[in-house]
Formats: sequence, structure tokens, C-alpha cells
Amino acid sequence: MNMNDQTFRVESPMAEFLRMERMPHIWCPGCGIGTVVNSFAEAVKKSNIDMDKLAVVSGIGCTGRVAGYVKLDSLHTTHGRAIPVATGLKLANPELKVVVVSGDGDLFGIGGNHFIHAARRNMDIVVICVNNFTYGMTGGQLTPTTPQTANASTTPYGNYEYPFSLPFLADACGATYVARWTSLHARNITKSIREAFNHKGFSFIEVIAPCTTLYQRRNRLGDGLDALNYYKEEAEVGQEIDTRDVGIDFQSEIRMGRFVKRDKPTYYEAVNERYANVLGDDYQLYGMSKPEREEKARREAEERIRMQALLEEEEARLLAEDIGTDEEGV
Ligand SMILES: Cc1ncc(C[n+]2csc(CCOP(=O)(O)OP(=O)(O)O)c2C)c(N)n1
Ligand code: SF4
Ligand SMILES: [Mg+2]
Repeated sequence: MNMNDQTFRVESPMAEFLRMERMPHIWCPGCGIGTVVNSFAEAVKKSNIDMDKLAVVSGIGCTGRVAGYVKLDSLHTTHGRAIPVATGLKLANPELKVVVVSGDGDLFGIGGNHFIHAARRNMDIVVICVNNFTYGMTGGQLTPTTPQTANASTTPYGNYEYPFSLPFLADACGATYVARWTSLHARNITKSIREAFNHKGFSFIEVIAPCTTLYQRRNRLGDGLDALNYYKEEAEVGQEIDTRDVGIDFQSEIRMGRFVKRDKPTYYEAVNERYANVLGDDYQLYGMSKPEREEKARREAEERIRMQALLEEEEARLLAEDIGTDEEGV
């Protein structure tokens, strides 16, 4: 190890949450993925979550590499399969908080079917998508989110396909927490991840982030800083925005915020309710009787209320100190 390595390791405030022995990471200068990792680590730190009860799952792609850098139990799965693996983890160990971090291509191209069904079931996992509108790792091909007219290596004359609007898709499929930010809005991402940790049910957070090497360059949009300037100019936070109205055109306005937060029984709760209704007290999930399950649910609900109060308290404190939980978080 040379001196620079040592200095870097000692000084990183996130060393506790990252596998520093794997640094430097593979991401290009100006890429937005690192910001998301930092916001995630910040959320873990602030939430005081037991790191032994937190797992991260990624698919394949530049974003898929996140699983390899977080100092947690993590799985770098095959392309498009992060959500089924996360679902399996959650079913095998309901005590775990399971977080998927993956790219737009991975989650909505090859993995799209898994996304819609996990949302439909209200599977109790958190999915964070770094949406850079491209298959970064494989050379800048079109993804299901690339805006129309944008240039990709597979559409050299500009995209003619209709893209998905991810918050609308998630909402329509049944997700019970849906938010969108850009990589400029690091504090909002952190806050959203904390809310999602505390939310019961399928939580989806989209982060619009630049792929500087391929999407930015191919579309002559400048570097990472130009991307952040675009977000600063065009990203607007709103309250109670209908997810039908948040589609993104090429370099258009980006509407962001927390769009959806609703209570609905999770997959587990639905399973429990159904079987308990049919089988009565003979039905025991993970060795728990119905009263025990109800007691556990009650304790968990109390804990969620306590965590929500802490989140609100902190937000109020930051506002009072005027150090910027302003809506845009910049
Ligand atoms: C079954 C399979 N098909 C295709 C690939 C090639 N592949 C690797 S990463 C990737 C795209 C990833 O794009 P995205 O999820 O948007 O991640 P990004 O690199 O943009 O962060 C593709 C097509 C693969 N690894 N496996
Ligand atoms: S190719 Fe794009 S997405 Fe991949 S690390 Fe580089 S800038 Fe980021
Ligand atoms: Mg991508």
C-alpha cells in the first residue's frame, strides 16, 4: 500500500460502509453512480440500521457493481435477476432489509418482468434504480428509458421508441412507495432511502444520473458538471404529483419528489391472512402462531412510527439550522 492509498483509506468518512480494499472503483469521472452509493451509505449511517440485517443485491452493469463495494452482505447476481434473488432472500429471512441497486437496462429491460411482479405483490423490498438512459457497461445501447430522439449506439439517428416512465410504471404495478430524484439531489436521495427503509412494502426510488462516457458524450451534452447543471435548471420538486405526469423527454424538465406512499398489506401479510383464515391456529409461519405474529406486527408498527418521528425531527432541526433540507437539497 502506498501513502496515497493509506491517506485515502483513513480519510474516507464512508470507510465504515464501503469495502475500501476494493477502491479505486471502476466508475468513470463524473458518473452519477458514486453519488447514489454515497447517499445510500449516508442513509444506512443515519438510520442506525443493524448492518447484519441489511443486504444489497445488484444485477449486471456499471450500477450492478454497487453490490461489490458496500461493506454488507451483498450479491452481484446475473443480468436482470436482482429482484428475484432479493425476493428469495426476503422470503427466506423476513428479518432482513433487502435493497436492490441496479441500472435502468438491468431492471427494466431483461429484468422488467421481475420488477412488475414484485411491485404487484407488494414484496417488502427497496429497489433503487440508477437511470442513466443507457446500457453503460456494454457501450451505450438503447434502454427502455432512453428518451425519444436521444442518440444511442443502436439508434445512431435518434431513438424512435416510446420510453417507460418508471414512477408511472411502478405506481401502476402496485408499488407502495415511489420517488424520483437526480444525482444532484444527494440529500433527498438519502432521505428517500431512509423513508423506504422505514416503509412496509415495495419501495421504488429512481435516481436520474449521468453516464458521462456514453450517453452524455454521444448526445454532445458535455461532462458530469454539465449534467448537474441541467438537473439544476430543469429538475423541479413537486408535492402530490400524479405519476401520469412525470414522463421525461430528451433534456426536458424532470419532475421529481415522493410521488406515492400508501399502506397496503405486503406479500407476507397477504399470505398470512389467507392461510390463517383457512387453516386457523394450525397455520404457523416460521413457527409463529397468529397471536405471536400479531404481536410482532404491532411492535414493528411502533418501531416504524418511532423512526418516522426521528426522521421528521431531524428534518425540522436541519431546517431550523438552515443547512439545507430545502426541497431541492442543493
Ligand atoms: C444475459 C445477459 N445479456 C446481456 C448481458 C450484457 N450486459 C451487461 S450489462 C448490460 C446493460 C446494463 O445496463 P444498465 O442496467 O442500464 O446499467 P449501467 O451500466 O447503465 O449502469 C448488458 C446488456 C449480460 N451480461 N447478460
Ligand atoms: S460507462 Fe457510463 S455508467 Fe458506466 S461508469 Fe462510465 S459513466 Fe458510469
Ligand atoms: Mg443504465
